[in-house]
Amino acid sequence: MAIRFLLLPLALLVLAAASSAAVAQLEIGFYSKTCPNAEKIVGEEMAKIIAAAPSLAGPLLRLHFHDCFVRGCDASVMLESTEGNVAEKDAKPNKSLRGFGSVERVKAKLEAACPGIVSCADVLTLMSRDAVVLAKGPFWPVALGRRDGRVSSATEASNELPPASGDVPLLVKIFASKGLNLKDLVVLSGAHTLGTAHCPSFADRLYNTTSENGTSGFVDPSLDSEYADKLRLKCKSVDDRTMLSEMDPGSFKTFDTSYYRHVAKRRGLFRSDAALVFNATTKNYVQRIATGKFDVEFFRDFSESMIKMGDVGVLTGAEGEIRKKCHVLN
Ligand code: HEM
Ligand SMILES: *[C@@H]1O[C@H](CO)[C@@H](O)[C@H](O)[C@H]1NC(C)=O
Ligand SMILES: *[C@@H]1O[C@H](CO)[C@@H](O)[C@H](O)[C@H]1NC(C)=O
Ligand SMILES: *[C@@H]1O[C@H](CO)[C@@H](O)[C@H](O)[C@H]1NC(C)=O
Ligand SMILES: CC(=O)N[C@H]1CO[C@H](CO)[C@@H](O)[C@@H]1O
Repeated sequence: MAIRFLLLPLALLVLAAASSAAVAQLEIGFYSKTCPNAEKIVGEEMAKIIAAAPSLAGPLLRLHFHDCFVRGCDASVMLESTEGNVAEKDAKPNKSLRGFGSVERVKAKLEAACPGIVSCADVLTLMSRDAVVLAKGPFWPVALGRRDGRVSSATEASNELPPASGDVPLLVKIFASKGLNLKDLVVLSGAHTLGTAHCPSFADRLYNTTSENGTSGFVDPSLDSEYADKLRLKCKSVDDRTMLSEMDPGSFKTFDTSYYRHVAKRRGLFRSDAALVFNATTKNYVQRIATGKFDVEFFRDFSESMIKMGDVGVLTGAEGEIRKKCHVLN
């Protein structure tokens, strides 16, 4: 990690400074006076967490995405439901979220070092970056200073998170509502190089696709048929909840470009992945990165899009609070 800091490309630094300026108070080194070891503490804990459970890299990256898409990156995803309020994490799209315990563990270390200083929203952002680095993906500088929100709503999570069944126009609409564009969509979908999915996220493609005349019960024609056969061996029915499939089979713990090779071969797991080849612009990107000759370009693009995503709807200054524990309000 230390070495990667030294080798940090200047271009990225400049870019991060520019994008954080746009949303005011987020800054690189925000805790340099108040908690100088914050990033180091997160990095060291993450190294231990991923060493013990490499498959947590995906879930920790996804937590930050879900956080940012609902009410902005404000750690609302971490809050537990209370009497009279069903929280985001209990919304349907969140059923499969994991990694909450690891976030709480890292936060506890930070509280021990500098109580009440580092927000859960920043912890999530740093952990997602470190998860990618530890999975052999790119490093990018994280501007800090996010504050934690006081509201978490299951209904919002269900409305604002992109559904796995989404096509490009729908996904573009949802991304645009967060200030993210078509390129961010195709680039950030590359996060599906990490992790696993449950059958209900995609098994309708195997058993119950609706044909043009409205009858259901078909196999999705946009899914490679050999691959569909393989997936059916795993997912015995549309609502089989027990089985997991790797989204980037063969390298689901490594952050690389093989996701795009799968998508290009009609082996993207979700409809939202498959949809990327039905729009000429996103298809072009998928095919370019799938060649394996532009890994550096994808890593740079991913870093840029993650920085943008980490800026979505942040609370700064005196807004919100710095939670002591990420799952409950102070
Ligand atoms: C483009 C729209 C997106 C859709 C429709 C989508 C949908 C999904 C779904 C349905 C799952 C599987 C849940 C399960 O069955 O367990 C999943 C997993 C995952 N998603 Fe996405 N996602 C999208 C974008 C993103 C973005 C932007 C990121 C991060 C930058 C991301 C990171 C992940 C990761 C890492 C996993 C694996 C989690 C694990 O291993 O438990 N996704 N996504
Ligand atoms: C199959 O799809 C149809 C139409 O979308 C839906 O009404 C039905 O409930 C689905 N069946 C299963 C088993 O999911
Ligand atoms: C509907 O379309 C499917 C395949 O596209 C076909 O097998 C089926 O016979 C059609 N049903 C009707 C009622 O036209
Ligand atoms: C791809 O999707 C974008 C956003 O919906 C749209 O503006 C563009 O026209 C689409 N391109 C093609 C070739 O369909
Ligand atoms: C991890 C987590 O909080 N999962 C919850 C998601 O939502 C369902 C209800 O929709 C809960 O049963 C899970 O515990």
